Amino acid sequence: MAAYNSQEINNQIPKSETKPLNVVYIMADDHAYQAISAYGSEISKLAPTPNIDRIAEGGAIMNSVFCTNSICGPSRASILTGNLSHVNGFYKNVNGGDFDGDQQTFPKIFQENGYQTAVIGKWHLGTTPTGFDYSKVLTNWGGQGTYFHPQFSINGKQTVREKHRHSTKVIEDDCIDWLSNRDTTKPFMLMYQFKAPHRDWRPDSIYHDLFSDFDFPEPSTFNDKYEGRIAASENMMEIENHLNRRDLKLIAPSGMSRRDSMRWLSYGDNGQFWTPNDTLQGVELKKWKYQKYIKDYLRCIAGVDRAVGRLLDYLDSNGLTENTVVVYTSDQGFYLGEHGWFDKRWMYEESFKMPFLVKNPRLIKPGTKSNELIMNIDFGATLLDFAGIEVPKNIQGKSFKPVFEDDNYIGRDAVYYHYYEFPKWHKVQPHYGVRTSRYKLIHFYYSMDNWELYDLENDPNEMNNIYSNASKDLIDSLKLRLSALKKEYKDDFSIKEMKVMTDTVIQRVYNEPNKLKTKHL
Ligand code: SGN
Ligand code: CA
Repeated sequence: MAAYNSQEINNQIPKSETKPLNVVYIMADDHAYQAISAYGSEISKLAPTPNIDRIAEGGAIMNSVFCTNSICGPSRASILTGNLSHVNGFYKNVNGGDFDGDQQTFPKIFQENGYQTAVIGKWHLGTTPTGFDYSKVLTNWGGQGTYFHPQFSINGKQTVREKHRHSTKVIEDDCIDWLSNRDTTKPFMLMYQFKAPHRDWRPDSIYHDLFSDFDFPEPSTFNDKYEGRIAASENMMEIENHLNRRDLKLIAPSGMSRRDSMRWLSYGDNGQFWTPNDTLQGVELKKWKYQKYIKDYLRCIAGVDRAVGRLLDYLDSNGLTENTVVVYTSDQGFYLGEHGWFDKRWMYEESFKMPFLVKNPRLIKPGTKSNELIMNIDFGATLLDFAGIEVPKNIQGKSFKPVFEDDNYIGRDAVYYHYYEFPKWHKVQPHYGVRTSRYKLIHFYYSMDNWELYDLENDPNEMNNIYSNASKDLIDSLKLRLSALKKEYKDDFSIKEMKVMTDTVIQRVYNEPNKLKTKHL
């Protein structure tokens, strides 16, 4: 990549160059790269994200950024600490306990270096955020928060419940308010984290009619039968079989107790058959579910895109654009019907890959595109490095700032992955693996001992597991690389020890005030 002539930029913006760099780290929940138009997918052409795309236009779009454990809390914990799940201790959402906030995190380092820090929106790590001068995070629905009537904890002290605005709007307004009222004598680092577009995909009413005059095309792998992929064939995240009535916005019959209506709405989670009316069955029912799902999902994103636009406009009109780094990412990827799925967790591309757009006007040339292999443990190190703050040596992540300044930079040759949570939710076998720019080797080890190998160049959709017919040399070299990574990351436990990690139940102590009084619908 051509090195950017920062001197040229300095001449254009001499005043801002002397100011310290601010950071706005925006993270949505479950936002697939396929649903960001800058990435160019067919679906995103029909549901563009012009404001999120502004970040790529003014900076870089990263095509090979990967999650190390594709699920909410674990991804967030890895981003904060720069360490893999087994090192930071938060490796499962379900029965995985709470995040140990006493650890070193990148926001703490910003704070120690004179930054004002804040986190607003989804947190989902149980314990009260540490390292922030201000925190306002979602607490209801087990820390997921709800789209309507979301409940927040402010600085771990005060609980407030929103009565009117959609969760995206509340978080948007709060971030603008925090920026407007900040101490302007200090630089800032804001983590701006949406609940949207997480399940159960409830958009703001202003978007209800969006996409109502056309249908979205189904992805080419929509009717995948999982041949040669045993773990995948046992999944419970199929659009056809595992979306429940709540997901598809059915209304429970009146007169039911709260408990019964909850049960009625969750019907479908375990593969129970239901149809909204007697005539809709088979292929037509699957198609109907997909349209309902994808439209609500993309409507939630329309709200996020609006909020991102408002933030960028705020930075513009307050003279902050030239000295503020803006990142847009998601806690992991997501399936938009690929392989017939919703949800995430797999090391397959759609859930493994995170969208990552970054603007740093002092360093990154507008319109930059990068295929550099990056892991989520690298984010904090990179942001610190951008700001000229020393990156701690005791973390597993490393800064990818050199990607933007050094044509000869040699980064990672491979990325590592490890997922533990089983069977709830969605019955995805625990697995670990390695991905290079061309190949991906995965080992599913929990209640099976199955290897999968994909040639991403010839089979980008990962439909063809070539493990049993690939050359011995290829398999040996990938296994060698995998075990070296396991050693390097100190994740070289025995299969037995890894199974114990999956089976261990660590109770959450998450304080979820007024849970029973919260209306979710
Ligand atoms: C909820 C969802 C699951 C989802 C997990 C994890 N079910 O439990 O479908 O996989 O969150 O999501 S729901 O019916 O409660 O919506 S994560 O983003 O927090 O990892
Ligand atoms: Ca998530």
